[in-house]
Amino acid sequence: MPPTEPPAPGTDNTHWVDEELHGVRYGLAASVIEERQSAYQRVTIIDSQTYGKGLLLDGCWMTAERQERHYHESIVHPALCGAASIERVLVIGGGDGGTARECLRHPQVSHLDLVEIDGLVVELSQRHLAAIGGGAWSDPRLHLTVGDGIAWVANAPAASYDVVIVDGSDPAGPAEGLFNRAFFENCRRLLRPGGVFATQSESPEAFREVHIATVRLLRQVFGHADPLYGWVPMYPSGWWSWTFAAVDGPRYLSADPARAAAVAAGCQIWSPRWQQGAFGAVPAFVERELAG
Ligand code: SPD
Repeated sequence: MPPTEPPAPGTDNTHWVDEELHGVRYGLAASVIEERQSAYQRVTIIDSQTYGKGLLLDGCWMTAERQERHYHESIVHPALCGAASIERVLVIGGGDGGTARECLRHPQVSHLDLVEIDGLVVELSQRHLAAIGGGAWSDPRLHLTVGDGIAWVANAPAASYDVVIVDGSDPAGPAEGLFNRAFFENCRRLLRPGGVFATQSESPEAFREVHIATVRLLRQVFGHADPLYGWVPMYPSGWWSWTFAAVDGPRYLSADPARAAAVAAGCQIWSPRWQQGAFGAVPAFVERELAG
């Protein structure tokens, strides 16, 4: 849906809601609908005319109704169209429900564990951002656990999932432990043969060092890992990445035609052609640093 002109900040109760990073502001003209402090973070729900209702955690943009598809289609479909089998899926984080919703569009998924550390994120997303979770919250295949995803991957049996997706926030606060070697090794341990791992891997511009370190570490842990590049307009720099990994070859690079055909017509961003270009769009500086 094309953005529409927002009311000028300062009229009604609309004002600028910004994420600030390294001296730059990424903002929307919006009003705050609800803001609460959980045991982990400040959870804010806003309403903006341009992108609809949205979620921030500790002042950082997570999602918004009219641009969430950039993020959720990108993190889900390369994994779900690339793994050998997609019966059992694990999502760590993803408390707004968007990642689960996209996974459950694949009829071959029979069991999805969603492990979100912050129950308040789920509660406020279900109340205010129902369109993002869509039918996922009432889908009997979805099994929601409010708990620590790091402990979950440490304790789950080996080879118990076909796909593991990490939909966490930036590596600070509760999401810090979702970017280290021990966590990635456990994710690898959980995958069945032919399984695929996916994680959001930050912006190559605004979080350049974290991005490169994440891809590098995943290559060491899995043997194969490749970043895919797209856009999430309200995130820092707007330029974003998701990194996919697998033990037995980069099977996430090409989409199974039957699975792709089942979901592509309902996608706004993802298609097998888009995916091919997005995996190919590795910036030269990243390619050089990864080679070095
Ligand atoms: N800087 C924002 C990183 C956010 C990643 N997770 C977004 C949650 C969407 N389901």
